[in-house]
Order: sequence, then C-alpha cells, then structure tokens
Amino acid sequence: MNNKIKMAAAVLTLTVATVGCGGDEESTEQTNAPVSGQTVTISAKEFAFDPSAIEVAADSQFTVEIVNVGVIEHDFVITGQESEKITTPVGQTSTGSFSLSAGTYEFYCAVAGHKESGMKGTLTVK
Ligand SMILES: [Cu+2]
Repeated sequence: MNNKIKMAAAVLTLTVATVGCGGDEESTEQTNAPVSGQTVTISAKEFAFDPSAIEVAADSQFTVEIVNVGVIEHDFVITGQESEKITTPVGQTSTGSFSLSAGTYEFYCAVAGHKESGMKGTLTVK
C-alpha cells in the first residue's frame, strides 16, 4: 500500500510539464537612426514623438507631418520657429513646412507639461 502511494507520487513528479522556453523574440533593436527626407512623418502620443530624431537637408523646404495617435491634442514646435506651430487634434494628421539653415534644433510639444513629460526630440539640419 505504502509502496503504491510512493509510485504514484513519483509518476506525478515526472509528468510535470516542461515549461516552454518563451517565444523566439525578434530582436527589437531600438535604433535611434534619424528619419530623413523632405517629408518627415512623426507620430505623437502621450508623451513622446516617434521618431524623436529627424534629419533634413539644409536650406530647402521640408514638410513635417504630425500624426496624432494619442488621446489628447498635441502640437509640434521647433525651437526658434514658434510661429509655425503644428497643432494636431486626436486622430488627425497636420502638416507644416519649414526651411532651416544647418544646425541642430530641438522640437517639442507646446501643450503645457508635455515637453517636460518627454514630448521632445532632435532635428538635425545639414
Ligand atoms: Cu503633447
């Protein structure tokens, strides 16, 4: 009797399933390579721009397209270009055009508190 119970316990122990070893995760490399081109599309949400690094050619017009994928209104402002604010309501896409001389600029969302929460990035013009 006692022996049978011991056997049963041993069998139960052996049947413990081997836990599957995770999924084969794709290496989600978060390359921070700037997106470049004369039309740059950036998605905005709480509280980040994606991508947060963009690159355009100097002294030629480029368009910034802001896609608001968040749940509140966001805008896009380049430091020094405050008159060209791109305001984007929820679910909308808004664009603005700029032409800048070479340099590194900061862009951000001008809604109160958003920049401080992470809605900013770097624009490289060269
Ligand atoms: Cu914002």
